[in-house]
Amino acid sequence: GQVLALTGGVGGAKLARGLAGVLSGAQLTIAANTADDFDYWGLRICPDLDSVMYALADLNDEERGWGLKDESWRTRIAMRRLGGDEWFQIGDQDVATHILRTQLLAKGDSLAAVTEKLCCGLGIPHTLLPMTEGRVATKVITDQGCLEFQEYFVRDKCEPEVRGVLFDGLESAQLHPKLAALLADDTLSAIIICPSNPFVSVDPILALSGCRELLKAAKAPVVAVSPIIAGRAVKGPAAKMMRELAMPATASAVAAYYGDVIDGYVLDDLDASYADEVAAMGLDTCVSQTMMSDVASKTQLAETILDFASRIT
Ligand code: GDP
Ligand code: FO1
Ligand code: CA
Repeated sequence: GQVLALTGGVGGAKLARGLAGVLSGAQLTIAANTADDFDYWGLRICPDLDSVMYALADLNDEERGWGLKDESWRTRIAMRRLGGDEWFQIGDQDVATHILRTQLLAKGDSLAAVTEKLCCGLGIPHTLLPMTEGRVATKVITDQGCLEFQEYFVRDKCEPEVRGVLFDGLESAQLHPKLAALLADDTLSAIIICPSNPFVSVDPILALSGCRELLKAAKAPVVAVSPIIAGRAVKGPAAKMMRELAMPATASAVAAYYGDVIDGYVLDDLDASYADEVAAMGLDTCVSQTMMSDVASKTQLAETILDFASRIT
């Protein structure tokens, strides 16, 4: 059966690329968080969809984790000269994605249809879905007040201390119908929660009405991969957020946080000592190398996860 991956941007995109290396277009659907989406320069920006899309097309910048490789920044420099905003870096090639998306949305296309068109243009055979067609916006409650997600993440460099996170617009948003249908599909062989930020990438998806219930009821095993390796996030504020939210910054704390939504958990080799603690939560556990630095490590992890999932009953 098909495999469904739930993902954020940078970390999730790496595993999505690995899965795409071992599964055909018909076998893999990736549903991405859209609560980071916002408008900038009058354009609709969907960072997590774009990070996944660029990674699947092998066009992503590996070092930054977002945006396109071999990017140039002349538009941004011209914007600076005009006195426009430049705290969010939009590259000269990347801007085409946002212009086309904004244009198609304005003429009434759905975000899923727009994403399909962009993926098609980049030659991606796999299905990439937004978690919802609704507008959900992450707000980060910090010691410096309530911030829009990109203000917290990019403008303020994740420096404010996080007290909580909320998702504006949840009440009127629904799981994307194709995502809801897949979650309810008895022939699905695995549901994978990518090593994405639990609070700002995975939680918005789980928070959509019905999502947790569908995951719990799913016949297919739900397997999460730890975004924390040896007490640290590979990138971004996940570990810092855990400490600020009074959780230990450990791989096992992430497993506990997902709780009864997951059936299996993949921990890094460096966190092998937490395997018993995770198993005691009633979860199947798998210890593996989870650091994805090149295509080989991405596909290797993807194969390990699929094999692990196939052994969970
Ligand atoms: P964002 O939406 O751009 O913030 O990206 P995600 O939420 O999808 O991913 C961020 C998370 O990915 C961070 O918590 C990182 O620790 C994790 N991450 C990034 N690269 C790797 C990796 O190679 N292996 C593992 N296990 N986690 C990773
Ligand atoms: N992340 C940054 O840290 N700084 C940026 O200037 C930035 C620009 C950017 C442009 C397009 C895009 O698709 C993503 C971009 N990101 C940038 C990444 C991104 O906004 C964050 O990684 C995510 O939203 C966090 O999930
Ligand atoms: Ca994100």
